[in-house]
Amino acid sequence: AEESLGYGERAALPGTHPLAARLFTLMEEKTSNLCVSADVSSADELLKLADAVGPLVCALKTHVDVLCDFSPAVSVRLGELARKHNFLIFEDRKFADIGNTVKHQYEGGVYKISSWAHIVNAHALPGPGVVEGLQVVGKPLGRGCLLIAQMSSQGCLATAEYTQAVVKMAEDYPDFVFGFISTSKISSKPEHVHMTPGVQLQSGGDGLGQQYTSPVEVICSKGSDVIIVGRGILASPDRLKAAEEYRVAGWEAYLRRLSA
Ligand code: 6AU
Repeated sequence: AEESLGYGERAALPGTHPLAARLFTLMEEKTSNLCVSADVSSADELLKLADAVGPLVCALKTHVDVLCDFSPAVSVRLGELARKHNFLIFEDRKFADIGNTVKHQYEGGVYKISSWAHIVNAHALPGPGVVEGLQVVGKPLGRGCLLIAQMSSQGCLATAEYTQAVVKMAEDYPDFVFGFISTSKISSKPEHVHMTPGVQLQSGGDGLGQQYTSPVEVICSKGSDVIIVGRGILASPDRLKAAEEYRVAGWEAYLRRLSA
């Protein structure tokens, strides 16, 4: 039943967060469930990558604090590219502090993340205050948050019980939390978006705890919605070609899940 709902149908559900609806809709339009993790160190490289892979992705994920030359102009330009290519910007900030602190980290500082990132993520570990602090800033701007419920890394401390508590927390904040960072589908609500990192066509790891799963495994077997791919694409000599390979692999896995 609900397992077989397509992204487009999930966009139209009355309980789907507007940002999730926008994401599901553009995924369907662009036939892409690929989020490229733009883990690069210079603004020029980030913007060139965003312009190149923009047409192929539903979202572009940044670690803005890794840039050696961030300026407000970079976030403005990123926003222009997001509009040009119709993708969402996801700043992978992993907020994990008390509500008052994350509120300031989200809105202020050098990066002013809330002014340009459609999506941010947060650890649920501090309790609901982390979501409440972020929501004060993000909700009036129409932003959305993914809660980190499971991690891709070896030895991750999240237990099944922790993950279920994160799902419960998401359900308590439907106006701001629209999904999860997880290794599999963990919520039975089709309104929720599941985004999975640790994805590569080749299996293995990176020697620092990262563990890779294939697009088919993630989308078909684990029932997640979006594949997040960094080095699988970034380490390729032809990033555009690699991004297209991952887009096709992710989309074909989705079509296979729908017809199963
Ligand atoms: O494909 P990779 O391994 O080059 O990059 C994976 C990206 C990195 C990580 O910071 C991030 O995904 N990530 C996350 C996120 C998105 O929150 C959670 C996690 O459990 N594992 C993980 O790799 O930018």
